Amino acid sequence: MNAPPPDLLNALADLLGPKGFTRDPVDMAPWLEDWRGRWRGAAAAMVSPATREEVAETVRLCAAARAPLVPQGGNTSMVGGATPDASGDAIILSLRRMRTIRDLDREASLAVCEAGVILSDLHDAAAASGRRFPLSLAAKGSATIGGLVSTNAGGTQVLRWGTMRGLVQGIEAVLPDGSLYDGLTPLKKDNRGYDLAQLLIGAEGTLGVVTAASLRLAPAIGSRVVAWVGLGSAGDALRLLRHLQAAVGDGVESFELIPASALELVLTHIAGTRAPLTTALPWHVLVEIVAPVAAPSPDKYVHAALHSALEIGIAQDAAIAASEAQAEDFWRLRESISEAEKKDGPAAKHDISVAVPDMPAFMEEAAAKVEAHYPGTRVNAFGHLGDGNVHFNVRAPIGATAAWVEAEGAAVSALVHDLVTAAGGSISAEHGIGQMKRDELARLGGAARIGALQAVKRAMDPHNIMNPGKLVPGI
Ligand code: 2HG
Ligand code: ZN
Repeated sequence: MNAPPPDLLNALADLLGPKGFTRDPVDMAPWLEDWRGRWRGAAAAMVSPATREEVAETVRLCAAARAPLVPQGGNTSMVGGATPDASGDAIILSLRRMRTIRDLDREASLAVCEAGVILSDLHDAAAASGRRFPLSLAAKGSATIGGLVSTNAGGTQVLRWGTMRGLVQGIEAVLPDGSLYDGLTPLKKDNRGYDLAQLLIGAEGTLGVVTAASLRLAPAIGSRVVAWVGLGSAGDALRLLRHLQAAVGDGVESFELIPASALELVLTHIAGTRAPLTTALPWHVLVEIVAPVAAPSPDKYVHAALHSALEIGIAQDAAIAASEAQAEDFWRLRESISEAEKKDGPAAKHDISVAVPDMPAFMEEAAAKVEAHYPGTRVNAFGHLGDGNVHFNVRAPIGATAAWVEAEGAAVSALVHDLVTAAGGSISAEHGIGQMKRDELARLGGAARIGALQAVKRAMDPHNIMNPGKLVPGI
């Protein structure tokens, strides 16, 4: 990899002007470290183009000089995917100035968003036109559309709507040679060979820079019921999900599993929170059930379904939010888990999936093995049970410092990843690979998968200028 030569930096400064080019260490500092504070890098410059044409010219100039680029949106990657390495050779390519919603077509139920549009701004714009964008996650106030596309983001509505892959209709992107791929097609059917949009989704910026995406919207919600349910086991949680789906159909929008340990962390570290139930129970779920505008409220069905769940013993206690404010309070408990866990101390974090029916037993068995192997550690596994995906985070022994993750983290993660691989699962269900899991992907991904990833990367980015060191092992 080459350090950017002075004439490249001058050309970029001329092209982008003072708003679009900086080498000021103070301006760049917040973008050199990841959200979790785990990776810290350095950069020769940060460029912030305002248009796709400026992105294309930037990439063309960098490709000619073989200068590495690290695309970055809201900088909320969980795997160090948007943090440059420590060499200082890379140029950060921020998409944050490209924040126009170019079109929001209510009839077609499509929104065309530039890469820097913040997720919560899209939520607001869609709501203002009687639609919604059905993907949400805790970082919605800073995560950008480009980053969400590039990581194939998940979140708390995958159960019903799938990941970003299912919500993207088309992509506009600048490829590693600086050419502009305009795939913002409104076509429902388009069979012209390889699906470039799907190739770029989840590519973590290693195959090009997503500059815009057209996204599928869903009908607005007319009414919702948000409930907090206490349970005796994770197995009961899955039984409750099936019970609710049988009773209310596909209106089950979210179903999030929360162990007592995670609730405890939130109540301890997040101001103004309180427990929704008075009974102490080992497991909880937050469930949201919705109905479209013209349909009757699911209220009655949900009450009846929860009542029968309590009667047959798959639920132990339940509270239904009595107001929108209380519903938001319940959601705040769930969405604060990451932050509370971070405030509490170091943890080796994992984002794993196994087949949905296997997850309750996997969680129990894997937690017992990890805690026995690493005395004092405490597993905090929470999240998207209905997708077969939990964040199987292993908290350090009480009193341990951040050095614990450096010393023990890799071995703990290897054990968790070995267990999940033996169970036929994935070491990255929704957060991606980034720099955090590249070695583990190399170790466990299998020769066919790794060979294909490398072949695609070499073909599309022969000079390895796009987000080098991320995702693809061995390149
Ligand atoms: C969530 O589901 C996020 O809250 C973050 O994916 C998970 O912090 C984590 O491990
Ligand atoms: Zn998650």
